Amino acid sequence: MKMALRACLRTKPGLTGLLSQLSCSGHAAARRAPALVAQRSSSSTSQKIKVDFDQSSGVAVMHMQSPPVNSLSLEFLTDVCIALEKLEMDKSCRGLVVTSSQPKVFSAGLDILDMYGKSPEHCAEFWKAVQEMWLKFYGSNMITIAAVNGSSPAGGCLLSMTCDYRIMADNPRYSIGLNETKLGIVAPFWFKDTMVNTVGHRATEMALQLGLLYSPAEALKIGLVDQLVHEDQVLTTATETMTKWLAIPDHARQLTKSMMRKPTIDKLAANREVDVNNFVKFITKDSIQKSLGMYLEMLKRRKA
Ligand code: CO8
Repeated sequence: MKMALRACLRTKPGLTGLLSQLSCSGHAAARRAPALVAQRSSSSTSQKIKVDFDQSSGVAVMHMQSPPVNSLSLEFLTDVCIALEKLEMDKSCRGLVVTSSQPKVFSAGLDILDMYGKSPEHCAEFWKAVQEMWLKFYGSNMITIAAVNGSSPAGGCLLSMTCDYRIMADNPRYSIGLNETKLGIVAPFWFKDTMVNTVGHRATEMALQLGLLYSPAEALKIGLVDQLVHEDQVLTTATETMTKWLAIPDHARQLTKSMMRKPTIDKLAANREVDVNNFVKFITKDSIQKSLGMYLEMLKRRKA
């Protein structure tokens, strides 16, 4: 069932198809329609994702609840993509807040166990799911806000960067950034492009080479997050911020988003297979597997 859904998800159009979609005015009007529908809210849950959708505001909140650290495993990525796709297809859903139900962690990034000691076939399937998540979020027609209520390294940082706005908990114990080089691995070009689009070339060059994880204050300074608030206020601030974004006509905002992101999206969309092959070749190398093994050991030692 999930396999079939995975295949189906890969064929759905994203923000890149927006221009043609908008020429069919019905679709645009539906998205633009203000929240005049009856007050209604719904909740849907997979084991790892809970989505609360308030139809009166047109805003959904996606709670990531994959213990212990919301690491992005193949299964979790698939659930996230399915949930996102459902919201994307629901014309009454205009905004999405992504947050974590896990204490202290937004997302620990890609699940290292999906890249360590696995067959090339598994690694390929995993990487396709990572690509899919990025394409869906970065190309979403919805307003997306990341309510970063905990640490967000590597793939967690990538997920937050795909959103239109990032609000982070102002707790110096939390960190965010693309720390891949610290694991002995290399962030692929589309991770890099997303960061360049967010904080600029120079900051990205430093961040990627050094595998920097930033405190919330540092992240705000370089523009990696847009706002810091007290830990208790992250979700409410996200909802308030959403109201401002919802005031902009959808068609104008979506076209602008598409104009800004399309070249980056097209670059991966045109090279998915090559990117998968590169990933598999790289990640299955003995030396890279050794680095990942050492990193996992370090995580365990740190805990002890
Ligand atoms: N994958 C799998 N397991 C993980 C991960 C992860 N990313 N992160 C943590 N875990 C595990 C830990 O090993 C630990 O397992 P166990 O209970 O069995 O010992 C458990 O989760 C809990 O972890 P902690 O005790 O460390 O939890 P804390 O709350 O103290 O800390 C952190 C949370 C800050 C998130 C911390 O766990 C951490 O720093 N984790 C590592 C994060 C990281 O470095 N992620 C990078 C993943 S790679 C990636 O996202 C992009 C790869 C791009 C690939 C490009 C290749 C070409």
